[in-house]
Amino acid sequence: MNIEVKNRNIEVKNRNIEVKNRRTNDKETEELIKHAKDINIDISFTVLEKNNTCNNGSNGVCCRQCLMGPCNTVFGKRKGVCGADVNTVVARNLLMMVGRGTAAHASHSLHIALSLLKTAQDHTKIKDPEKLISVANKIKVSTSNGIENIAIQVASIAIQDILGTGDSMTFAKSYLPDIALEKIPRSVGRELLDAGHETSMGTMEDPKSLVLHAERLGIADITCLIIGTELQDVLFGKPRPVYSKIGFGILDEDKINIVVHGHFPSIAEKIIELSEDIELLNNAHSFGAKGINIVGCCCTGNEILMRHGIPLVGNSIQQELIIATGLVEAFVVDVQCIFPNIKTVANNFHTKIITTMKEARIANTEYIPFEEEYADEMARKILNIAIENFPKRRKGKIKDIFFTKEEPKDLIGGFSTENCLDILSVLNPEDPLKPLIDNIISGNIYGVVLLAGCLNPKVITYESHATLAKELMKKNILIIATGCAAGACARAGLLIPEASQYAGDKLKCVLKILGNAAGLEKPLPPVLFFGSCVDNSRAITLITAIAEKLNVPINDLPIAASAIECMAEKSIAIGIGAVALGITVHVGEAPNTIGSPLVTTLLTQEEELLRGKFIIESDPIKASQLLFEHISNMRRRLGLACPTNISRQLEYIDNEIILKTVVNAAMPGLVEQV
Ligand code: BF8
Repeated sequence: MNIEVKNRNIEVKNRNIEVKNRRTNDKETEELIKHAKDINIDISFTVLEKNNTCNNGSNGVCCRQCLMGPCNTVFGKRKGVCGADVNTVVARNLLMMVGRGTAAHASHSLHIALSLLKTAQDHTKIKDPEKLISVANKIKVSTSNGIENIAIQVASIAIQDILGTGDSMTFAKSYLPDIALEKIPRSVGRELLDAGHETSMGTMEDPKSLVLHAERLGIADITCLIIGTELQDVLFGKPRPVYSKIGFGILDEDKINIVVHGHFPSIAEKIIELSEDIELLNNAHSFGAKGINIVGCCCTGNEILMRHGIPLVGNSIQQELIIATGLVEAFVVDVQCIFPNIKTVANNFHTKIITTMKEARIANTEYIPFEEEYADEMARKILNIAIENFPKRRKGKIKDIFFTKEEPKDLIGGFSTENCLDILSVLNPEDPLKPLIDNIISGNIYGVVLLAGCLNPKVITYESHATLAKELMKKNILIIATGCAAGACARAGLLIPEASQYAGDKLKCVLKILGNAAGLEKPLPPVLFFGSCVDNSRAITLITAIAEKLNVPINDLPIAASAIECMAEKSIAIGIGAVALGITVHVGEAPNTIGSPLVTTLLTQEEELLRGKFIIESDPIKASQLLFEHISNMRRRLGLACPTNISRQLEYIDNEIILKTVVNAAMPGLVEQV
């Protein structure tokens, strides 16, 4: 075991050296990083090089809850002034982190629920009444009173789930039937209020209770994702499989380029609608542009790609680089994952940063607040600002324009639980899930992994996701991807039918049959693009449907989730929610908890307190082996076919060793005390 620990330390060091020389496996991103350096612009990659990461922060051991501190606690050695030990401090910090992630998703879902309510009250047309009825059926709302009444009731229940005083979230009980009753959260507001209280100075000392509360908040978070996705489908329509592209090359030299970035799709939907308005197009022509080019970034980008095929210019880690091309007239942001540095980068160019939500304002930039009833005027104003800005291109402080030599990559997006079932129903109209389950049982689909989460400049960004995806598909594991992880797979060319060449032979056959059933006349891509991070809920509903069909708990299924480059609090909230549901979740970056042996043990040891567990491994190849091992264990537990020598092959990466190596890498000397 000592040899393992040493090897890992060597590996960690080597990896850091490599990061300095090469930050991504994406050629055009690397070129743009160099371009930003050449024109003296600081971006996240370069700032990270200069920053000294704080180990106390990474380990979660610093307490800033009161003014007797801050206290830097150390396991077995140093407590806070009040006597709080490292386990309490780390558990409190974890709960606060999960709370922020959950608040972000809850606020998003609340906006959407309020939009639905207003749409119905104003007698505006509901885009997808069929989806509304299916949501109403699921949460047991009567469907006999007309679409507007149904919408009002559904929206009101969602609002109650987020802000109300009820004993349990209706959407959680209805969509996640596999959770123990006592773990169903009360409203998000109530859970957040209690979390705030518990983590205040001198209140909750018990680390286990704090972790259990984080678990409940995680379930609340996933419930908010479900509310967000379901109601967005009602308001904007369900996604459908659609061809699109990703890359800097989708910025058009001759057109007005408007980037929509963030997570809340309502504003982007309006901008897209008006971008074909004749008056606005004439205005664009009068300013010398050939048209208006709307492109997406991050999860707002994913949402509009899923529903309209609008291409993605990049993901979170590229937001500053997109502006550094000098080709963007307006960079319109809503909420979440918006780096404050975009303002500094934009100051060098003509690019206008436009903020649209009161929760995410950026000082000294244009603020055009989103209000449902004035959405048209607001979008028109944004488009006109961008149009009038077009002649100022190349007239900022920096005149250089960056044109990539790379062609944008093709991709297929727009998959969902509903349209996967549609495809499967071609094979078995009476029982669409059966072909999927039969193939899982036979091992043609060895397991299913959800690749989710962010991009993190601390690793060789993109490469981790792409390598992991390729390793998994080689092992006949089907991949569902969301958020920035999906963008990474798309840039690696894994979201197209031709990528099925990387899949194992058995999975290749399945993809071919499914592709034909989908009418593609080509295989389905081995990575199915399920949308934004909020759309992780689509994967959860699919997993829940499979578990119900097999009549087994979720934690017995040969499935897992992975967020190898996770960075945002939201991804930790989703992760802990998924673990609470019984899904094993792999993360590449350890959450800020490894200073506490107790909290780390609770999170990484299976079924001790939580139903699933976290696996922590930054190396994508080793991570693929761990995920394969986990899936094999689940298959064995269900009595399904799997190779017999797996546990021997993978003996060296058993869970105890992972825990000890991770802790040791962060806090040398602590291992023996664990
Ligand atoms: O919600 S994957 S960096 S953009 S948090 Fe953010 Fe992470 Fe990207 Fe979408 Ni999700």
